[in-house]
Amino acid sequence: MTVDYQPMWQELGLDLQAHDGLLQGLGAAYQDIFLSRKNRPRGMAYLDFVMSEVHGLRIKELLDAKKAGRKVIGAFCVFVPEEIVLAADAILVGLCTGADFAMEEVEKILPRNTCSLIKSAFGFKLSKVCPFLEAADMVVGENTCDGKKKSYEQLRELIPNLYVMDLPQQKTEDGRHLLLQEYRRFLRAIEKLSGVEITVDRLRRGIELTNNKRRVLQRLSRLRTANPVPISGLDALLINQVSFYDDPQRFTESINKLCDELEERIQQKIGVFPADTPKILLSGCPMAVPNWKIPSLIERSGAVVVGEESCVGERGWRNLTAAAGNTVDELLEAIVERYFQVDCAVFTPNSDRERHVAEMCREYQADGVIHYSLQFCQPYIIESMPMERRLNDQGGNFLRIETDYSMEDVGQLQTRIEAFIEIIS
Ligand code: BJ8
Repeated sequence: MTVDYQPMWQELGLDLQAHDGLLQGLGAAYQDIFLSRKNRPRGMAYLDFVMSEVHGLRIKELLDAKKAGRKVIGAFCVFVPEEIVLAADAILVGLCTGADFAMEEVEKILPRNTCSLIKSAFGFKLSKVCPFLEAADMVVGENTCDGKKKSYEQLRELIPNLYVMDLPQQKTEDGRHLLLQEYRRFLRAIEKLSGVEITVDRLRRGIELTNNKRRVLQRLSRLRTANPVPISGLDALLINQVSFYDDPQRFTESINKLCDELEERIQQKIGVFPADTPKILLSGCPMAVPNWKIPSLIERSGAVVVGEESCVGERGWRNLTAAAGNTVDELLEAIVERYFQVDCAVFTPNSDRERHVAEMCREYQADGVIHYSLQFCQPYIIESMPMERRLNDQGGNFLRIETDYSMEDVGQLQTRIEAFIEIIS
């Protein structure tokens, strides 16, 4: 039975016509990029279901939770600690930033040379097509790159419940202190919003749930080192993307089951691509739903993506939070310790990231790295240049790509990617 979600979307204040257009576009892309592929693991049916209901059942769940008194928090960055949100029995959702929408309107507010990810956040808000954004009781922005930091000044006018978190730029003792202060302030804001006092036990539970989600993503990534690879890079990216929307416990259970299936596939030597297909490590800016352009081009060109050095990927779940501590403040310090290891390019210096890319290449036995930056993203574009030099010096293969969310450069990118795959094959 098909459920009519129109009244729910109307109540949220969505522009129904524009929203229908978005869902149609998303459905067609999903059919073409995911559903038309052969030999996907059976467990991907769960992800297909989640995606088919991403603006339907999941939003209904959030609204039901709100009616029961829980709060929904929207975020744009992996620095927003889910541990604290879950400790207050609130729900954290990642906000849509993976597609162009209402660009003409957006460019009346932001300069054209702003990265697509930031413009996308504004486009979804201006055109009222994101039910997650409209359902959120608090939207958290963070002072990371200059583009985000400055654009939040404008976003505040569109989103009155925007909360901006300050983040350090350097991993010094002062930086650590700043992060601790900001996480303390965030904890108080979440307590105030939810009316829930965050106790030691609650915070431990938040840490455990978040760590379990990270552990299952770590398990998935280890399985991708097999030859033949049991799951495509596109499906693995989708799993990472869905981890930002789905209920954490349900997600963890479903992906663990999928990993059981992948283990069977490995034993039976069933791959999505033939053995010895060239392996690519993707590195760079995060890819939010429905940004599937580059992995789709890579996998259509005869290679497989085996890992993502990205916030929607290993950078987002590489580190666990130690649940060590007998007071809320001690646990907060453990949370700071964990997030302080995230090697986003907004930090200076940020040598850990280059080391991690090299390590990931070895672990996943990647034949080459494709570095993906969004146009106008200075932090990632600048980091990609010395990274390319050093990886080349070590005999590695490296391709730097700068792109946006439009499809205008697809032909040109395809040619470059195919040429690169030919070199590494
Ligand atoms: S921790 S990567 S999620 S900030 S692409 S908006 S950097 S100009 S997204 Fe990010 Fe948090 Fe860092 Fe991760 Fe700016 Fe670049 Fe745009 Fe970017």
